[in-house]
Formats: sequence, C-alpha cells, structure tokens
Amino acid sequence: MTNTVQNKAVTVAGGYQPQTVHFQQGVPATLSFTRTSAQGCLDVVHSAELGFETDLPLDTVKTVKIPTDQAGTFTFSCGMDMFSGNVVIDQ
Ligand SMILES: [Cu+2]
Repeated sequence: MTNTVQNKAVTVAGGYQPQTVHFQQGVPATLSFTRTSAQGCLDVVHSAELGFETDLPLDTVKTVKIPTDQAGTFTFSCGMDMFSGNVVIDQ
C-alpha cells in the first residue's frame, strides 16, 4: 500500500480532456499530460497552486507530481491562462 501512486491522464487538444480530475487526499499522485494537437497555445501547462510548470512537446507524455496534502479544488492552465482545468483533491 505504501507504494501506491494515483495517476490520471489528461489529453491536451484545444483544451483539456477531461477538464477535471480527482485524487484522494494523502495518497501520492501524478498527472500525465499528452498534447495531441498543435491547436491553440497549449504548449505549456502550469499551476502556481499545485507547484508545477512544464512544456508539452507534441505526442509526448509529460508527468508532474500533484501534492495531495490539502483537500480542495486547484486550477492548472496554459501558458497564457486562456485554457484551464481542475484538480480536485477529495477527502
Ligand atoms: Cu494559452
């Protein structure tokens, strides 16, 4: 049990699909982004609230760690904050 990691995948193609992902509080979590479309300005994804920023090369999986110590809803967005998605940490 101690090595359990929650992973969710988000496809980036003119937005984020799904737009909301859920994780359980207190369990290590990672979020994997794959950008499959050059549409829009989604080549960077970042979140000040969740503490990550990464570029997203086309058709490449990029995985970031998601802190799960606090329950709540946190936002990530593209480099220019035009598109956004949510991470919900469930209690
Ligand atoms: Cu943008």
